[in-house]
Amino acid sequence: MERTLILIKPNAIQRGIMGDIITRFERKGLKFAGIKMMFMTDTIVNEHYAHLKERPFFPYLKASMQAGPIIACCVEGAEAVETVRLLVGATNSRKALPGTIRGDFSMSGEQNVVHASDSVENALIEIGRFFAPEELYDYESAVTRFEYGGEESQKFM
Ligand code: IDP
Ligand code: MG
Repeated sequence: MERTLILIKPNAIQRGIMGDIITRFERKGLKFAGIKMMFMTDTIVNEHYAHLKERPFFPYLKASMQAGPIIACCVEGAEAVETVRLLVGATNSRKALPGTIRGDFSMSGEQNVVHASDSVENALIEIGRFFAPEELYDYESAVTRFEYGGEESQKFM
């Protein structure tokens, strides 16, 4: 099964919507392999957003990610990386479609409530950035056979 990283950003925790966000992923049928609250250090923010460090908004982004703790989640499912990006919606929440998490919970391009890995390759790197191997759990899900068809189980599990 494919795994991806989700961060519930400090703005979502402050606004009291972390439960709503976690529920979106649970209801979809993504399985939580790991979840924890933590503070993003300078090193972690700089590494995580290295692709944006030359952008004028980087200092604001960095401050917003350190305004309070975040909740890191590692979820798994068939094609989890792409599926989670679709659930999250476009970066600028004002352009994100209604029904997506950003489309439903945010008005901002910066304070856009969640991060999600954008490729399978980056998901592996990002999961390793936020979780030690022993913080991720392999466990039996009682409902997998009701969530996926037989052919999907062959292909993705
Ligand atoms: P993503 O979160 O949808 O993958 P990225 O381009 O990787 O988008 O940007 C990372 C984060 O940087 C965004 O989630 C958002 O918080 C912030 N960001 C991206 N573009 C802008 C911008 O134009 N203005 C302000 N903040 C931005
Ligand atoms: Mg990104």
